[in-house]
Amino acid sequence: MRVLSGIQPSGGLHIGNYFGAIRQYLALQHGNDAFYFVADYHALTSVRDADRLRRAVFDVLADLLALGLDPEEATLFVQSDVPETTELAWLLSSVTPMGWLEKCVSYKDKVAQGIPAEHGLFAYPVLQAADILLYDADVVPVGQDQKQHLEVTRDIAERFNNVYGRGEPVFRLPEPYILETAAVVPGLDGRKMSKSYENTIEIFDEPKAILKKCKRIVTDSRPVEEPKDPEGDNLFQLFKLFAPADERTEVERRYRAGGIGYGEVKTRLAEHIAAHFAPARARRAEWVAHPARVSEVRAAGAEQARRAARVVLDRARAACGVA
Ligand code: AQP
Repeated sequence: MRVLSGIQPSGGLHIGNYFGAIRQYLALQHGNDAFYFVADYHALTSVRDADRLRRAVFDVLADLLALGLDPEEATLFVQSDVPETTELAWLLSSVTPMGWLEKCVSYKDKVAQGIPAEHGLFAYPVLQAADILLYDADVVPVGQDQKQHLEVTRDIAERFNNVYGRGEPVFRLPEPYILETAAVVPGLDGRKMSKSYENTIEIFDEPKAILKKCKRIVTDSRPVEEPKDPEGDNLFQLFKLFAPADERTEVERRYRAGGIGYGEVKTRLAEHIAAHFAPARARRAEWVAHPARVSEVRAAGAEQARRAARVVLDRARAACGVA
């Protein structure tokens, strides 16, 4: 199976990114032909400082390597190292009806939050379609928030195939791979954990900062002795992701029976998060101390990715008559 997914260098990676996507990247890198990229073209819609963007690209590469992405198993590359992406985006743009982009919820949400509606943000799903179709991806591991964009990718691919395919499809239709248990990881305030909502717990936050953030997780005001509903509780949803099964059962039982306070759960959650990422934190320090090794991984990934991309771009160019 060809697996492909990307992550934006627009801020520190958070535990929503980890459970919604990165954990699946790590599982799928074994036994598949996996491509993972740092989406810096996409980040241009929100990061407006060149040095910050360069640093953030490096950081995400180091983060993914530290979390266990193995460049011997998967191709790790930076989106803009494959300029074929933007050429394909234009070919796809030419068959994409405006209405498909106008209905995209993530664009509408950002505009509603007052984020300026530039063309790049509006056309984001077309660039994302190019990212995916350029590698003949079968499977795309993502969080639930990307499901609609994946549908747009499939629609664009089908449309291009119908217009230019002459019986032979030009593009392969990708399937989203969304894990039900982590499709939407909630943030500190109960909304989707998201950089733009400033409600994240970052993977590489220091243990003290993690505890501070856990203490901010919004809950209702039921006292210790009162029974509580674990399913309706944002804090328990996060706790569930980290605690081992026996501890999860114990806490769940005490929620229902009464006798557990939110403060205790917050402290235990913070300890779990810090312990879970401690080995990755140590590996990250190693990568950061050796930036040339990160650059080597990046260069090798770019070469492999471009080789794969060229095949599909040539096919698309020939199909629509620009070659
Ligand atoms: N809260 C989440 N739950 C599950 N999955 C999530 N993802 C993001 N947040 C959650 C998944 O992480 C992958 C990479 O995300 P991205 O780099 O595209 O960033 P994003 O979705 O834009 O993340 P944010 O924090 O929500 O950024 P902003 O605020 O800038 O939009 C994707 O697969 C995504 O589904």
